[in-house]
Formats: sequence, structure tokens, C-alpha cells
Amino acid sequence: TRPYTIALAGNPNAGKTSVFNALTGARQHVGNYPGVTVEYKEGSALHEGKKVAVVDLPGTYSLTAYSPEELVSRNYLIGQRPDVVVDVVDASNLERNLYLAVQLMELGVPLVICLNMMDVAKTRGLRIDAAKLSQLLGVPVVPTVARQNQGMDDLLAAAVQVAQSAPEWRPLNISYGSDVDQGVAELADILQGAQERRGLLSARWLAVKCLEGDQEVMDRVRETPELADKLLPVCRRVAAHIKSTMDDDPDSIVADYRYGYITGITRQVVSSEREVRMDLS
Ligand code: BGO
Repeated sequence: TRPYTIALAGNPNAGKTSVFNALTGARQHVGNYPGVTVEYKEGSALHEGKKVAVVDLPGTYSLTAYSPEELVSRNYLIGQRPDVVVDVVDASNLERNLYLAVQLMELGVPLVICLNMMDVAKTRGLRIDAAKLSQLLGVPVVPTVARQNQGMDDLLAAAVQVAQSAPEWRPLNISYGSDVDQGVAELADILQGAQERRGLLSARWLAVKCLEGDQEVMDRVRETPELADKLLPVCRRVAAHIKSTMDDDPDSIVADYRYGYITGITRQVVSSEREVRMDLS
């Protein structure tokens, strides 16, 4: 049987390289994604005597089609379907780092969150309830200090456990407000009809990407003229409607709602010891 594959994702400087090195040690080499100049590292970890492949994706803040790194990460996930994605998150900067996590969840990949830099968070007086975060996101969360090799066994075990359960991709659906939601539903209906063309991606995910004006997804749509003829006029009408009623572009509204969703979670998960002390003095 082929080994499980773990893909490592994360914002730049969250500690992805440190996690990769801690998991794979000397068992690593550098490769290139087909057709692009973005490099990636691949290695193997050992879990209970069995090899597990680990792929280090480029560091990204987002999964849009705006930069080669983001596109490479996204296409790797969609095309290669790793068994599990480990998102390395900087715990001392949780809100910002969860933006990528939410996008991974919206894509639907089987996910484990590596809550790294727990030492830094602690030094800054931040207390993070990892169990609560896990419960609210519905995703395993493993606290780590990658530079000191702390939590790496737990992280690998959590990732292998998810991989073993061979989960289906289950996209997270969050609301972007009634105007956008309605437009997304209308576009998703059209895309639903073109099921065989979209492979395993959800119609809703593609609909959101169309509204966001995602170049790569739009190019794919144009490859099927019958679909493009139906979809693009609706997409333009919906985008124009949103812009006129909300005075903002669909992609920034979507981003705002993602942050709203994240803030709702971090508020319940992060507390500052400093603030508490100040209250008492
Ligand atoms: C330098 N805790 C702490 N405190 N630091 C960590 C942790 C952790 O859990 N994990 C990683 N780091 P990368 P990306 C550095 O390189 O893995 C540190 O971009 C330095 N370098 O050691 O590279 C890690 O791959 C000089 O720090 O992240 C690295 O995701 C002085 O966070 C940095 C101090 O980790 C980024 C640190 C010359």
C-alpha cells in the first residue's frame, strides 16, 4: 500500500520549515512543480515504523489565483488530493493565520491545525484554548513549539489518524450575507448542471470563486462555451448588483465575512493574561 501523504500549508514565518524539518529530519529532497518555477520540498516522516510522505507547500496567506505560490498550493491540493493537510498556524497571531485555515476548510480538505509558536504566545501573555478552538472549527488542533521539537509526535499522530479515516472532502459553508449568498446559490445551480466538468470541487466553492473573479476558475469555465454562455452573464449581473447595493466588490465582502467568522471564534478561544492583570490592579 502506498504511504499516506501529508501536505504542509501555512503563512510565511508560521514555522512550516521548522515543522517540516522536525518531522522529516534528513529524509528530504527538493523538487519542482511541473511547469512552474516554484520549488517545493518533499520528505518522509516515520510513524510507528511506517513511512509517511510529507510535502512542504509554498508559504501563503490565501488560496487565490493572484500569486504563483497560492496557485501552486491550491492546484497541488486539488490535483494531488493529499490524504491530510497540516496547516501550520502562528498561535501568537491567530486571527490573521486562521484566514488561510478557513479557506482550506472552505475548499474542504481533510485538515489538522498545528498551533505553533505556543511559546511566543505565552510570552506575550496570550492564553489559547486549543480544545475549544478544535471544537469550534471541527478540526483537530495540536499545540506545538516546532523550534524545540515540542508536540511533533502528537502532530504526526493526529495527521495519520485523519489520513487513516480516509475522509471525504467536506467544504465548510459560511454565510457572506444575504445578497452574496443569493448570488452564490444562483451561480451554484448553474454549475451543478456541469457536474462532470468540475471534478470533485463543490459547485458552491466554484460559484464563490467566480464571484471573486478568480482568473484560473474563470479560464476553466470558458473552456466549456455552453457553460460560460449561461454562467458569465449571471456572474456579471450578480457582481454588479452586489457592488451597487453594498458599495464594495464581492471579493472584499467575502473576505470581510471570513474575518467575521474568525473573530467570532478567536473571541471565545484567546484571552490575554495582561488584560486580566490590569483589570485587577
Ligand atoms: C528564525 N517557537 C519559536 N519561538 N520560534 C519558532 C517556532 C516556535 O514554535 N517555530 C519556528 N520558529 P520557519 P516558515 C530565526 O529563523 O520554520 C522560528 O516561513 C532566525 N533566523 O526558528 O522558517 C524559526 O517556513 C534568527 O526563526 O517558518 C524561524 O513558515 C533569530 O520562527 C522562524 C530568530 O520559522 C520562522 C529566529 C536567522
